[in-house]
Amino acid sequence: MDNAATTQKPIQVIEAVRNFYAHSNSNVHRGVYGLAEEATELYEGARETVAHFIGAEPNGVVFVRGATEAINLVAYAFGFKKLRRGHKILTTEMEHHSNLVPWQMLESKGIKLEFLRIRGSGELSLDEFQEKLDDSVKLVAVTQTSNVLGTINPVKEMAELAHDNGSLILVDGAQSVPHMAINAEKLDVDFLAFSGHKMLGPMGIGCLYAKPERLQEMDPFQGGGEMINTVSLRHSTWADPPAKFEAGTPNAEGAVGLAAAVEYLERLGMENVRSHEEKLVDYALKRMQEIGVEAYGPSDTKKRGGVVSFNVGGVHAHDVATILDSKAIAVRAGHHCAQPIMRWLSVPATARASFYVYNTLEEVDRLIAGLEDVKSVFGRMEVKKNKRNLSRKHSLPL
Ligand code: 7TS
Repeated sequence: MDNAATTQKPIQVIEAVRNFYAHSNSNVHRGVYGLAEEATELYEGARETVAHFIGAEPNGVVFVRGATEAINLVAYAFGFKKLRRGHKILTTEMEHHSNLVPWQMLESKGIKLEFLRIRGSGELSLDEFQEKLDDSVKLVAVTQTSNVLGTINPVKEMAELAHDNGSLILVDGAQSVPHMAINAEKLDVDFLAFSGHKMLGPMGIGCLYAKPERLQEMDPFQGGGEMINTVSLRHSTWADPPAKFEAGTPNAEGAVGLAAAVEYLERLGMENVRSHEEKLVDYALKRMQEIGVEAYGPSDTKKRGGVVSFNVGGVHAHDVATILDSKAIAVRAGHHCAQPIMRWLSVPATARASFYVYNTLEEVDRLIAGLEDVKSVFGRMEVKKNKRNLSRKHSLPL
């Protein structure tokens, strides 16, 4: 139940990676021999598969290491080139550090950050968004699904409002692309970042989707082989995107593995993935309420993804996770790389169950049974502690 961190890999994905190395291994975009052409076709075929999955054209899909690198690419290639002193980036209090720290790095250029507050049970307000969208906001950076609260944000509406204001919008899709049907072109976002390893694919591969005109206007992020058109000793010209942003030998086997993961998800159907997770979250929230465990985020499962963060009374989340681990239940505990959300919740940490396609209602029952054990272990400790305090109090010298 730690799928927001990374997912398990189906045998089809493992086989795709193995087969690439066993039968098709060569560097891509270089050789004229048969094997090199085969590797290149697999790599570019993977781009087409991933592009189709997110409703985009292949030339709008840049392969990167993951969501973090995708956002950093935009911060450097767009932020450093296009933004100037006094320009603003409007983001939110509910971002993963990956969609916050890269923008903080631009503050050294005099670029300001502005934040939408988290409200109610963990939502953003479109009214506040409209109020804060002024002329100086050149980029909006928002997560589609919060990795802590599970909130699904209205990014389509936000994209429309941003564009009406003349601002661009980057959507962090790390927790949404794996879990629901997404069409980047219909959402009309300028940038969409996501990671392969959170959607049954390998680690070290992910995507930056960008509108082709955005990729044209940005400078390269890294220089080196394959991202150039011509090179002389003092001057180079750039290859067309997406190659312009893929310097050096790419993670070809990762791309091939990601394509296998996408095909697996397409066979399941993203509508089915979404409704399966809704069922699990709905059930988990109900059961947690029954046993008095505090879960965070919106109560309406239609408004949230497959993530449930919670705390058990005064028990530290690490203790909760350790006891659950002793029952072979893997949940993450900590700040989940979203420390501003912990501050908003006024807690040092939460435990978090995050579901995916292979989790079952029976497993939720096991989680709940584990949480009841946590309560009884710590309930007993609480009683003992109280007794100790009581006896100490009585032995205090008067
Ligand atoms: N954005 C969001 C919303 C995320 O949840 C994560 C990873 C990232 C970006 C970064 O993804 P990466 O693949 O580049 O590392 N989130 C988590 C998590 O919730 N637990 O472990 C990693």
